[in-house]
Amino acid sequence: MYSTSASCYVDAVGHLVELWDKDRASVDELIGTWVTSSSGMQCATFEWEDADYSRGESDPDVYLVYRNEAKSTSGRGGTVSARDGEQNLYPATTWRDGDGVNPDVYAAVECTSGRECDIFPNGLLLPTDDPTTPLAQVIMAVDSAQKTLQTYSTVMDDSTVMIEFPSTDCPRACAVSRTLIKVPAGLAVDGDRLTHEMGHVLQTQQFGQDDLHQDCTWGG
Ligand SMILES: [Ca+2]
Ligand SMILES: [Ca+2]
Ligand SMILES: [Ca+2]
Repeated sequence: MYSTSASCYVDAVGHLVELWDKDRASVDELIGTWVTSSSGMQCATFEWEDADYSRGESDPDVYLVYRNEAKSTSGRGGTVSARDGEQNLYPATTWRDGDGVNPDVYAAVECTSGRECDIFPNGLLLPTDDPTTPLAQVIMAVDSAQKTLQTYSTVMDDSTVMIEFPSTDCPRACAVSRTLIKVPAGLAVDGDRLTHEMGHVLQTQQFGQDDLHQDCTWGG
């Protein structure tokens, strides 16, 4: 959730979600990846019967995976993603296996072809409900950085900008290349910090170099 002031919030958009078909006796199939485009209930429409991933199954059993990544809602331009201080990607959140009681509570089982079906219609799917966790904070950082992609995706590189969090390399956050922002503990939830660093990323991408210092001499 991106905050424009203490009382004004903008819904998270541009986040990447995958839809998968759950199978008990074989490996699950990836149906596709979608970019969230608005608040509230959203629909994803996909081919089934004639798609390779159906593998002859009549009706899919659909669940979501959230990847901690975001793009412009147009789908154009770059992606923002997140890794921890050990340079490992934060794990994706899967709602495949339910709540420990009902393994299919977060899956649309036997989603009938040609009809709408709901995934957990009476609740919310959250990667975490604890805003103090590194995962929650880095998702907020990804969401803040997405706002820059939302505005400037048409002039930014088609590449992945990684947010490294928490980092001890720079105390007030820094953009160290065209594709890497480092954010110390405590600043991932600071929305203007992320958009500031994304501004540096835009600058370096425009100049085609990782250094923020430009040689503006004639022929330089
Ligand atoms: Ca299947
Ligand atoms: Ca299935
Ligand atoms: Ca099925």
